[in-house]
Amino acid sequence: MNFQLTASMMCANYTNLEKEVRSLEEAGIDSFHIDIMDGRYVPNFAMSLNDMKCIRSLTDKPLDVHLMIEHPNNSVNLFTNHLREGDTVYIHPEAEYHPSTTLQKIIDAGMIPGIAINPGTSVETVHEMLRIVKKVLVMAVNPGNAGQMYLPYVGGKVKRLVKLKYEMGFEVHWDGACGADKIKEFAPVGVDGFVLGTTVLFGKNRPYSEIIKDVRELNI
Ligand code: S6P
Ligand code: MG
Repeated sequence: MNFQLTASMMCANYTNLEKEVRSLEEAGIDSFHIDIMDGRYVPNFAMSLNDMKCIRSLTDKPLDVHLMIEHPNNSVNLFTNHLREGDTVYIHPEAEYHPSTTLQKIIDAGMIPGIAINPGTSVETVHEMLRIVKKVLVMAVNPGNAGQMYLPYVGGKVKRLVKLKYEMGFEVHWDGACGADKIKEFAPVGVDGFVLGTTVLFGKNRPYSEIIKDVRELNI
């Protein structure tokens, strides 16, 4: 079964970020997920522009930059200026008055435009934007922290989005509390990718290579 695996780098061991990136690459991760938080749109500060630049310099794999910031239109270019073609930038549409303007900036800069949908945001609210984005990141937890509990009402929305993706041409990705059970249930349904954090990948006493092999084989 074909699905992408992305490492949530806010969960990585920052005492040796280079070693983390190398180990994850060797383990066969597809891309690196970069959680940028401003302490206003979400009640936390996570990674920074400098962390993103550091990881960008360490790998040729794609980066998925998840902007959890107010008014991303004001600062999105700070991020796109240091990214490459093939990298993705997700914004939260609620965080901007005219999110389609910001999405156009991402497209003009040569990156893949995405939106992140909070647990309480309906498909109907973002329906028109689905025509211009290439990726939809479905939040299975409220944004702001790793290690939270899965919010089960999100599952039905994921299935509705997967039906629309074939008609409207976007990918569906899962972010938050992603464990073995979620991958087993939602990869066959058509979810294109999963962000792996503390639930399945980080802080375990097992090499990343073993975990990722088991996840790919759904042997988890
Ligand atoms: C949450 C953030 C996520 C987390 C990820 C961590 O605001 O957007 O990307 O880093 O959910 O995974 P886990 O398995 O600890 O929930
Ligand atoms: Mg995220």
